[in-house]
Amino acid sequence: MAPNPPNVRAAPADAGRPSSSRCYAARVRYRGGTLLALVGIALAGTSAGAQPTRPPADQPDWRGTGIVLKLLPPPSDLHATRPVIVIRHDPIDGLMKEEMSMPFLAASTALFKGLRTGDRIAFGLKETADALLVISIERLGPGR
Ligand SMILES: [Cu+2]
Repeated sequence: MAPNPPNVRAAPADAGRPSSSRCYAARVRYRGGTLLALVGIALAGTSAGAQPTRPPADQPDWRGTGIVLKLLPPPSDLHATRPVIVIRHDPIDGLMKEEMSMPFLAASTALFKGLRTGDRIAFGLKETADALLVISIERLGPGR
């Protein structure tokens, strides 16, 4: 087994994010806890890649917009201990090409404050060791 130190790859920033994993997560439709597990697996596979141009810890890796479908403080059907937000998101530049409805883990339940189902939001996503995490949410207005 050849060791694979994270810093030796000379590759474009996106090389560590195989499109196959992203597409896989993207194809999966919202089916409760199973989806979170699948997304987690896909991310575990990609987070090993070097990301030399990664933003600082408090900055999102991606920014998206969408409509809040569900706000699920823990415990919920989707996660026992962590907050989950289900978003019908627009295409996310550099991450997911298609609009879709999917759950994301949220960094804190405090992000849900003032939000309601149907709100249109802008949000920041951060790829962490164990999850693609929503780290910021800005309410843009009622979605309908
Ligand atoms: Cu998605």
